Amino acid sequence: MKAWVPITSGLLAGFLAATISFGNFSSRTENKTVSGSTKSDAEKVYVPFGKQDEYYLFASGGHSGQMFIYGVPSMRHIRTVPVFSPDSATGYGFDEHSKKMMGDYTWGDLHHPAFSETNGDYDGKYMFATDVGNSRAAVMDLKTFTVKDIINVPNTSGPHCAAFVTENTEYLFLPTRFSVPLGSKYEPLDDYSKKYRGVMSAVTFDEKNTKLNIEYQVALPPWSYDLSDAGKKVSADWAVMTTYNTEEATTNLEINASQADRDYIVLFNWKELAKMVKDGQYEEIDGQKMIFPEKHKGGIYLVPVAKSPHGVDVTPDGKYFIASGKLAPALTVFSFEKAFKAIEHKEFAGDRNGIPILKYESVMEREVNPENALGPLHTQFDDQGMAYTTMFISSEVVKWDPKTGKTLDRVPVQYSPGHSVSAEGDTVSPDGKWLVALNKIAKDSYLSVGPSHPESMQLIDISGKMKVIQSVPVNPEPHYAQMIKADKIKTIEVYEKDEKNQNAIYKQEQAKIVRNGNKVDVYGIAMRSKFIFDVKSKRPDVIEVNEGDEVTIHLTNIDFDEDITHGFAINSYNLNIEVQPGQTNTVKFKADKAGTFPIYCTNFCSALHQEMTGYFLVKPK
Ligand code: CUK
Ligand code: CUA
Repeated sequence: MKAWVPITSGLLAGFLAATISFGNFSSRTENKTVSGSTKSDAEKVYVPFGKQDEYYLFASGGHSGQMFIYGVPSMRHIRTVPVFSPDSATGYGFDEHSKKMMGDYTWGDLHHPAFSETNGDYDGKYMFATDVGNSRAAVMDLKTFTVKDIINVPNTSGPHCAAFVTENTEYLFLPTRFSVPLGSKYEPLDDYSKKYRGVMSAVTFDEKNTKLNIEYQVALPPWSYDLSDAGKKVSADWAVMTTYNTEEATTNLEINASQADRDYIVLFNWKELAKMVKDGQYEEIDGQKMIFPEKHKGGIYLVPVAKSPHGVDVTPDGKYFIASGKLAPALTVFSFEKAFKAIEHKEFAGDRNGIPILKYESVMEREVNPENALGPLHTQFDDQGMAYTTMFISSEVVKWDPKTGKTLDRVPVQYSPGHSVSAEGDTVSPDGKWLVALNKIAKDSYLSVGPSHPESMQLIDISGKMKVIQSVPVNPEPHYAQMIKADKIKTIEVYEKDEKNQNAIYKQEQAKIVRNGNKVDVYGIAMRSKFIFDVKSKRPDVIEVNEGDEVTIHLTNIDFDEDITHGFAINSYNLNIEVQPGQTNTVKFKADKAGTFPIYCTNFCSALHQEMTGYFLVKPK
């Protein structure tokens, strides 16, 4: 394998050229042992048939708009769950419920998944995610691994690092990557500093109705808001977000957003913000309650940090937050306690847009600079409170002690890791054991599939000296992932009968086709190995309509038997839905093409699956 040097911006290239001669790259490639995994490594990742993985890994699918579910330590891909993009494998985006949730969008960019938490620990109930591409947020129910709600987030563009949730899932916060004028109205870019805003949204989750809801928004200065984390324990009421482009550049950001030596971390007290909203300290904008920090004072502070930071992570004890500067080799450990003191004594060094700035020296605990490590991005933790930081440019994971800043261990990864994830590594009680590096470049790791390669995920055993013991390709493009103890997730085996659902029928005798003018409602059944749409018809598996009819098909799978899923497709009608065991699903469409169209079940469900067919006949006008 050849040494891999990532292409970086011109600015960074100079910095790199100066440091590359330290020899880190060449020593890295020589030390590389990934292909030399031993038999005992293989045994560690081997999960025998009949046994199951210890952890679930939920990896965001980036611009695939989906979530990838893996098992750890086997690193087997178990499932892809569609979230923001349609998926014909599961009929997602075709049936009425998911179609409505997706609205007009046919893709999404899912960067950061976040599990629901109770007392700062994953509770295994829900998974939240946001869409950087089309400004949405979603919630997935982990009983069924299906998305229950998607909301559009106005006044914002590219909610990047969410969702990050507070200790008891009181809020998920959605910082925005791009600043835009409020209401996304047209405003000339010359008025950027005056008219554009970086809006952060505070979203609550109504568990009873599985609905997301925007409680309030904050109109922050027109910067880019990046990674974020909620406080824990002593800092539970607080949250932190990194920023870049505090230069407020409107073009050529590669150069122009990297001018200032310092950007900021936004430190905010969400309990105080919620109280301000309760006290009427907001303006109504676009139907949202908007806090303007220059008018509505309190709750938000800025901490200067090394230029253009990317990641910020709170330690498991909640005492510190660690910022990583992608253009600086150093990590900075900040103390919440020191920040609270500085706020109490009003030790401010000016303000930006009315937001008080804390002094760097009064909040900083220590600067950490692992030798020859370049491009620190994101940090995770183990059960001893040790930190693991990905180094994008020097292509490694570095283990270090937040209490001393001492480097403890490091391992090369192939190549250029963005995030990594350790077992429950961002909770109040990380498990240690495993860490997965989410690498942006696989390069020569796998069989070639042309000029573009998959990304790679590498499993690192962190129980002793760090060692990469498995490497698997993955579709574009995991940004962040979370790893949860498998026994925390309690899935259901079949959907229970829902007698209140008027679209559901559970007996063959109830299958019927109801005509009302040009509206046709089908109440049908799917079972091994047939469809029944109209029990009284001499051909119960046939639906006959007139050209132009509005057709609604409600289909219930009456096989209450785990894993017996049926599909429903009509040839050439561009539709395919799925009904899982016991589930009722609805698809609505216009019969705008006259002709004869076979119906068939898309999921192989029994020895007679091929016979599970019917006809959709459309009589011409
Ligand atoms: S981002 Cu992609 S590597 Cu969206 Cu968390 Cu840092
Ligand atoms: Cu039902 Cu195949």
